[in-house]
Amino acid sequence: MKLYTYQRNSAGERVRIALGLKGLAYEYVSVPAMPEGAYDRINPQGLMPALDLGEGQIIAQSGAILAFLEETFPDPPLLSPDPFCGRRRAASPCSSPRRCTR
Ligand SMILES: N[C@@H](CCC(=O)N[C@@H](CS)C(=O)NCC(=O)O)C(=O)O
Repeated sequence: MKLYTYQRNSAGERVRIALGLKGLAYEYVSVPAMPEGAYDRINPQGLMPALDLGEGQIIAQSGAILAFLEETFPDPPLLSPDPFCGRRRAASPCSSPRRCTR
């Protein structure tokens, strides 16, 4: 897998944390270091991050990437086993940490 992103990209960092938590190897590709216009062929939206699975399979949008990673590599899970806490923390990770610590 290749992760197209850049330093200080909060959405990209979210994906990097998930990849790290799941212990998945990936190649980090710094988009600013790419030739002008090259990233537009990877992700026409122009936003980062994008995850390249190979064979032309590219996923954009960090939320979609996280959902893909969770469905494809479920262990360890990104979300709490408690559906209420898991979904609420996914939607708003800084809210009510005392009530949803799992
Ligand atoms: N909803 C997108 C947001 C991605 C996004 O807005 N990325 C910004 C940086 S955080 C970006 O690539 N901006 C274009 C640029 O910096 O050239 C996601 O979660 O992946």
